[in-house]
Amino acid sequence: MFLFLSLPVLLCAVTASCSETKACEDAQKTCSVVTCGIPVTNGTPGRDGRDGAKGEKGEPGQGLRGLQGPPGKLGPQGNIGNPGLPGPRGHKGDCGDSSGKELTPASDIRSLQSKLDHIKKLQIFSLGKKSGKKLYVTNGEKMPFSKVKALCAELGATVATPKNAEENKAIQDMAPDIAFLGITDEVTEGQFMYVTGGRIGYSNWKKDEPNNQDSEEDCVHLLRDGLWNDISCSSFFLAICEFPA
Ligand code: MFB
Ligand code: CA
Repeated sequence: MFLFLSLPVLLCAVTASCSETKACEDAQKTCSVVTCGIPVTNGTPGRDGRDGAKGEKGEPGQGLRGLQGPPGKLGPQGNIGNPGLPGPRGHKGDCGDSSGKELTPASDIRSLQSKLDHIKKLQIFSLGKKSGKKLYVTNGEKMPFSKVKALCAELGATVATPKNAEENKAIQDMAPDIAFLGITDEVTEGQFMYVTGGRIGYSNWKKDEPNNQDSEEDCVHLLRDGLWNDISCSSFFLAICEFPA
C-alpha cells in the first residue's frame, strides 16, 4: 500500500492506491479525500533521501598495479661472512738440506753461486794468476774472430785485450801462437774500439800498420814479437780469453 502526504495538515489530501479494502476503509475514516478501489498510477518520484550509513570495506580492486617505485636507500653494512672453504693443496716445496732446514730458492741460488766462485778461484790459482792481475787462458784452438768472442762469453770472460805494455807482454808470453785481440774497427773504418766498448788508449802497431789490406782488415792479431797487425776477421787465429784482475 503506498501512502503519499502531498498537502499541509489542515487538509488531509492523501492519495492512496488501495489494494487492500480494510486498509483503505481505515484510511477513509481518517481522511475524506481518500478514494478507494480506483487503481491509480504511481506519483512523481520524491527527492533523494539522505545518504545511507557507510558500507563495509570492499575487496581489493582488480585494476592495474601501480609502477614499481624507485629502490629504497642502502641498508646498513652486513656482518662479516663465515670463513670460506679451504683452498686447493699447494705445490710440493723444495727439498731441505742435510740439516733438515728447508732451503728457500734464493738461499739455494746464493749457496750455489758461492760454491761456483770458490771453484773459479781455485782454478785461477792453479793457472798461476797473480793477485791484482788479469788471467789469460787459451784452449790452443785457432778459429775466426766471431767464434773467439762466443767462446770467451761462454766462460764469462772476454777476448784478451792488452790495455798497456805490461798486459801486452803477459799475453805474448803465454800465447803459443798468433792470437786475436779484442779490438776492431768494424763500426767505423780506421777507428779501433775495444769489443767491451770505448776507443783504444794503448796500441802497439807494427810499422805501416794498420793498412786495411784489400779493404777487409777490421780485426787485430798479436804477432809473436808482440806487435799488432790489422787482419781479416774471417781468418783463423788462436783464441785467448781474459778474466778481470
Ligand atoms: C801485410 C799485412 C796484411 C797481411 C799480409 C800477409 O803486410 O798488412 O794484414 O798480413 O801482410 C805486408
Ligand atoms: Ca794489415
